[in-house]
Amino acid sequence: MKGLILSGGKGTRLRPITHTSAKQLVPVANTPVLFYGIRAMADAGIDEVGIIIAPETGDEIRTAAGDGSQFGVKITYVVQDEPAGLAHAVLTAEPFLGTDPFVMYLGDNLLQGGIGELKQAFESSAPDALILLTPVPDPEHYGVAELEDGRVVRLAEKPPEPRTNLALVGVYMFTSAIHDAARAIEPSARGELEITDAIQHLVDNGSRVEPHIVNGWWKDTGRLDDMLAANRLILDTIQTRLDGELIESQVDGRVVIEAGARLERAAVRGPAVIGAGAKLTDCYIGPYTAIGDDCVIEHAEVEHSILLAGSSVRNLDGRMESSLLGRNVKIDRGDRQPRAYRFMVGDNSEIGIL
Ligand code: TTP
Repeated sequence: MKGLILSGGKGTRLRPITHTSAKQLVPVANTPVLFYGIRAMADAGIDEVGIIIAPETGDEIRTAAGDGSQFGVKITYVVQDEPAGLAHAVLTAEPFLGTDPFVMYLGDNLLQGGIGELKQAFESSAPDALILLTPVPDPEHYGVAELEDGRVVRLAEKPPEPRTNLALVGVYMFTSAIHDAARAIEPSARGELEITDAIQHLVDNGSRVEPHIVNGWWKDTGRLDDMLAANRLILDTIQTRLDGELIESQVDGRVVIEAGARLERAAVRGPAVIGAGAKLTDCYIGPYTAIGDDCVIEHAEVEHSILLAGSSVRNLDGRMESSLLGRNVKIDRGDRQPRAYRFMVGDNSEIGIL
């Protein structure tokens, strides 16, 4: 069995971060979200992994994940010229996949418990496709499945009036039958070849599509709130490890401080991770915060946030919370009078003064 991870796409919902960087590389608890998917493949014994990349962000993903040896898998990169849909991504990867069965994993998704159990279910019951489902309170925002006698009979992409609350999780198991199905369908109203249409095509042609209900949590990190939620879920699983230097500082709860980080008169209340080379001085870091490598926090309070490498936050009056800072962002308050706000921010940025 092969693995296919989809890390192309537009990432419009995570702008401006995605103007300069792939959303699959945004870190969750200081590890790129994509790496959780690659590790899930490795843990399930899948060692041939294809990664779909977009022309704009592909090089950054190649540099980060490399040949896969750091995960114990062999990675093949497949460039998708345009983000024309999940079923289009499958067709683009056909030369890599051949006639092998494969697990398809959306590169911005996180699935607790991995895919080992799912792979076993697929291998023992040998359906043409197996889809993961989870009950959600707002099915109108997802692909939704209808079941009958233990089989999938109907799928709808973001239906205005969903007939069930079973949303498609971003992990699928397919046989090579999916290639012909993807070729048979037409683009949807939003101009994409939808994987839900391809799966529906399988159902309509008598193929066996089985559901698998997910027990643990699943997160699609496509939006800021989801990214913060994924960060919370992963931080809840960390074990304390204090490798950095602590000077007159206090650490409570589960906290990771990487080697080379330096805390002086800082208070950290976990769960939180502090990256290598970070400098934290006269500051408070609250629960569910991930501070990237080489960040600087001085005379400020930061909570429930993700800071990418090289960012700095200094001299804030109020606590910064529920925020996502890209790389090398600088936030500072001067002591000039009269007081004013001064911003230099890129397109599609959001600033909240609460
Ligand atoms: P989405 O999050 O559904 O799409 P997107 O990345 O274009 O984001 P947005 O809706 O915010 O504009 O995609 C799910 C995953 O699949 C994500 O990791 C990107 C990837 N993908 C591809 O690799 N190729 C594609 O053609 C599409 C649509 C998505």
